[in-house]
Amino acid sequence: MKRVLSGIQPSGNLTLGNYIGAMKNFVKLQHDHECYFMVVDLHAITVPQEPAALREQTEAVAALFIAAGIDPSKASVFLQSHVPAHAELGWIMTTLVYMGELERMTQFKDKASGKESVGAGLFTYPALMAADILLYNADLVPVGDDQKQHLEITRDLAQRFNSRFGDHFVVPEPYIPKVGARIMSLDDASKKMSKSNPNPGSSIALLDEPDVIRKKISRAVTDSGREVKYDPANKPEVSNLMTIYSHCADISIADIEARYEGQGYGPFKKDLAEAVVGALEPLQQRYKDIRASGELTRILRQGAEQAGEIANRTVREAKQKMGFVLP
Ligand code: AQP
Repeated sequence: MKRVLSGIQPSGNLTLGNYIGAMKNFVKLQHDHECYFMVVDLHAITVPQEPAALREQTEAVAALFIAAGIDPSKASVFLQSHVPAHAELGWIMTTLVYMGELERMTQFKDKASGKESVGAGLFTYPALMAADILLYNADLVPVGDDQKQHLEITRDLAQRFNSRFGDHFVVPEPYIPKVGARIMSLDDASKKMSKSNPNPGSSIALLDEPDVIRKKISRAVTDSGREVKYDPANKPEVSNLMTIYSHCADISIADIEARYEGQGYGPFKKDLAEAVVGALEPLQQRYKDIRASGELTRILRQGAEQAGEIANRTVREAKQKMGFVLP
């Protein structure tokens, strides 16, 4: 069975982008792959986090994994910081990656732009991400296409380590869904929908109340036309809303175009809001049940044990190959 690894940062309230671009695929993959899904709390602190918020968001992301349909008896769900091998191999990867490679990362440029002081961890983030993946010798890494560049560095680092110290790491393949790989902001279709965007109107949070969702969609930016047509180059806002509709209502883009032909944006947006509310309702109910059940601690402990077994072995063997004296 092929092994799959992916993670989400507890750096804000998860959005529809995280759900469509990442979690929906996690749920599909768990049936015929050996899956490891983690809350990457060590990554979240590459930008400042308020301790109480970090704690709450970490538990919320873990609970949302389960609420979205990840079954802890099929997939290991855990917190990155519960498996210290991540930090250890992360350091090793930091020593292997080149400054020039890190300087080319668009995510770093985006997140650092306009900030007066930026932590070094934000810059070396791809080294830790490479460690996350390589620790499990993952074959497939399901991510949104915004993470493609980081995946390429991971592949380069695996090859670099293997050629310097002998074959050890599997070179992973990205797994990027074709439609909905990138959901864009509701207020600016040139930016991806992001959980750390300070404007709440830019995204739909998975835990938003129905009326909040309706309001956000009614205010979502469109163009001055009235044609519901999928044309990302010329109608990026409407095309983004159609992608969201297609995922939430499980209908094709062609069917959406046919359904709203000649009707303008009003009825389309109204139905889109109901499709999103309907898609999120069962997830929100399950989320409440999981948080109330107190089950999360046990699930995360079990996940960390399963993950730690593989991760500890991988880092030990890597250190041995590099010439570390093992205890
Ligand atoms: N807008 C998006 N469309 C599709 N997929 C997306 N992902 C994130 N945003 C979109 C996917 O969600 C997973 C989790 O990513 P992450 O938490 O590690 O960080 P990120 O990619 O930087 O996501 P955010 O929401 O934008 O977080 P912040 O604001 O904290 O940086 C990844 O698989 C990602 O591709």
